[in-house]
Amino acid sequence: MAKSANEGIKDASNYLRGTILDGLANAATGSLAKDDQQLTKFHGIYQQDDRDLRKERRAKKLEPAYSFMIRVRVPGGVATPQQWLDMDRIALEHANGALKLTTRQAFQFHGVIKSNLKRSIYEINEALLDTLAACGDVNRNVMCNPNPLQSKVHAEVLELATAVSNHLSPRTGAYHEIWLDDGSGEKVKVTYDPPLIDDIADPEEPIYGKHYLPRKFKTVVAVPPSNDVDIYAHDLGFIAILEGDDKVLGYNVTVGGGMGMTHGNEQTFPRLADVLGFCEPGQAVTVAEAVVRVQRDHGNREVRANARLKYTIERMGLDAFRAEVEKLCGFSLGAPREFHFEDNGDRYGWIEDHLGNWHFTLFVENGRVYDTPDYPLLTGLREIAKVHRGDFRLTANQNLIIANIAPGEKAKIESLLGEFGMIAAHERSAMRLSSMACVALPTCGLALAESQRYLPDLIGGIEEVLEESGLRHDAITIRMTGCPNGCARPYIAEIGFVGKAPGKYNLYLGGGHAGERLSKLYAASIKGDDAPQILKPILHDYAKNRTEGERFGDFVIRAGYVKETKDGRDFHKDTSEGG
Ligand code: SRM
Ligand code: SF4
Repeated sequence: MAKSANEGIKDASNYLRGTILDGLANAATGSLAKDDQQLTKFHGIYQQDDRDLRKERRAKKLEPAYSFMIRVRVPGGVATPQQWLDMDRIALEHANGALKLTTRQAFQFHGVIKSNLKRSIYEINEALLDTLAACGDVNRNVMCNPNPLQSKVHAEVLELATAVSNHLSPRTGAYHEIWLDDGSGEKVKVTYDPPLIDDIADPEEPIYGKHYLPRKFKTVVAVPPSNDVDIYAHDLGFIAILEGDDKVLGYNVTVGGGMGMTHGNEQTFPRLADVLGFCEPGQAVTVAEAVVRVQRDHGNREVRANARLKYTIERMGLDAFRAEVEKLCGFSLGAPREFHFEDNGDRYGWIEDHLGNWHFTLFVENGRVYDTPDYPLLTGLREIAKVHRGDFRLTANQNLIIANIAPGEKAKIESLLGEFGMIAAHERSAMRLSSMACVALPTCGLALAESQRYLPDLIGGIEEVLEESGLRHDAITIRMTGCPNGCARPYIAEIGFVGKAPGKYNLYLGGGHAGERLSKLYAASIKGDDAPQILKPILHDYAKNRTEGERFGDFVIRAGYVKETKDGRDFHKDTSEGG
């Protein structure tokens, strides 16, 4: 079978350069050339258009309202107050005045027009952040558990996340040539650690080669008992195995997780990662490189829908995959160690750590940081960043931790949190505080239905049911995406909505509360507005008949609403028993 079109684009791109520079200089259109739109993804940039305006502009014979989304890579999700202020300023000066905290601990800007692109990337780099490899067929932003309760080991796991992120960054000079050229004619020299495994003779891209990976690749580091990074949803993961509270003995390595699928194509399915084995802390970066190389050489380059690592592992089998990884590493992985995850959510409010420092975890509904007359969140966080001396941590649940506040500084931050309504933001149902939605309309070109603009209202309807059944304080995870790609990881939520068409969603139930089990389709193509009535009898039943401590996701399986999904390949089977 012929290679996919994207393989040809990468091949002809001269290591991701393409004709991006020419396209930026062309003032006749707000868009870039088609192939370059694929290449800019590797630079963290997506061309989009405002879908709310499509019809109107077509009627006026205007080209679509093109603009760009920029994704800023934040390894481990840790940003300084100055970096926060810089992101805030860029959002106001060059983008649509809002910051989006993503489901992978990154910042996103939307609505950046072509003439503002270069300036924005330049300023992001001035802030000591970058957008390289935030998207594209390479290893993306490496996520890391930000839980302040585990602050003793946080520094160590963050170090691993940063090391993997740096080590697996593309080496091409294209990013610097295109975006960071200051006109002085001086080439920015970038240095990277050399690859640890010497098996490719490509001086430009020693780890990836000129074809890069067959598909996107995502890595995370988790610290049990918190699975707040949703490790099972990622291509590669490291589960820290601790001795006592503060010593990392090593890591269980996980491979082959992923959410994306296509409606009606059973050859595509969400899949949970498998545990491959155990490695010592000093071996982790080598293992990461080896896993990437095996995917590089064995991933499907013909059919992009089946190119993720999860399908490579399904095809090769886990044992054969492990053998290839071990061959490249030059050492064997140990037997996986015991671990246990309790949940995949964030713990809100104040926490004091072992050093006496304070951390405040703030609920940011769907990661949207912007001002409304009732809730000036962007302004409030700007005021905090001006006086904060610790750091900010973006969570994988689209929330924000104002972290490392010295005891003497706590009152000042607390007063600003109160003044701007951020304490009151937590007086909501536990379900709302356990919700996530992807971007979807109007910017996402793949959205079939609304998501972040709709979920808050939908939860409002469900909250009435929660009140009457006494479930207001029960943390039931609920997630929505505007299409089946799974950007808010809906298939591991206890309640998941996945867009099918405008106003229509598939409803999935039975995901594990700790993100450890896939859900099952309960009802197809329901009207979003009908969801509270559809869920009402199930929530009432749960309130009345659950066993001590039983989670909603477990209950719906025990009570027979849906069958358990034990394996990604079974995701589409045995659909609903009810609904
Ligand atoms: Fe995603 C594509 C937004 C996390 C699976 N995702 C997109 C694009 C870029 C649409 C596109 O290709 O044109 C979306 C841009 C919308 C916009 O206007 O901003 C988009 N994805 C997002 C974000 C911003 C959702 C959010 O609201 O937070 C998340 C950014 C994360 C980051 O900082 O890097 C985001 N995307 C995810 C996740 C969650 C995760 O990784 O933990 C997934 C599921 C896990 C996985 O990868 O399997 C995810 N996004 C996808 C897919 C399906 C991939 C697949 O294997 O089939 C696509 C489509 C594609 O790649 O072809 C996609
Ligand atoms: Fe867009 Fe679909 Fe991802 Fe939502 S899940 S951001 S609609 S690609």
